[in-house]
Amino acid sequence: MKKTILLSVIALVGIVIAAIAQSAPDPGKPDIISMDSLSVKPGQDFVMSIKVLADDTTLHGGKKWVGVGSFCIPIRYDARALKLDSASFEGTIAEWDESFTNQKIDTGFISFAGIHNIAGNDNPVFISPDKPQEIVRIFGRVKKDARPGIYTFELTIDPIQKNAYLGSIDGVNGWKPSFIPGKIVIK
Ligand SMILES: [Ca+2]
Repeated sequence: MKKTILLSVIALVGIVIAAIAQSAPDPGKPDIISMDSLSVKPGQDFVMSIKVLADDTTLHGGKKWVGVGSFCIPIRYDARALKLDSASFEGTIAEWDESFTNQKIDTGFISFAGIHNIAGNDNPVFISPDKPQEIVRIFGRVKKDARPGIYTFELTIDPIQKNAYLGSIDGVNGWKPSFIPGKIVIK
């Protein structure tokens, strides 16, 4: 399986184009980003999914584009208890233009972003109108000395692109999805 490496704070430099995203109404129904809830013991590995529900249609170049064409999902977590190793984009998202520069991601902050390659095939744009579909899979582990408790993955602010968004194919218009935090329950 092709595994793509993650990005961290510095990693977003290559996708500045999406930073121009302007706040726009969410086309269609409200979009949702949701994460898993997992029970993990100290020292054990986990795989955390980020899923997206999106039904959007936008216009670019006189053409209708179905689905999400750009996105930013900045996440913070408790690095005292959790260690992240890598992540992979799943499904059609693997065909997108992506920039990944920093493999050292164990910082308590991780941000995923991308913009669809307009020069490529017309429509591997992310679309999942009926149920949340996995967009990214995060591989990590609970530290051996982690204290029992509930540790959440929350949205945070990306230093370049600011707030989380899903957006149009050209990266110009972005809208704010609702968010269901990830949860690691350490017992
Ligand atoms: Ca929508």
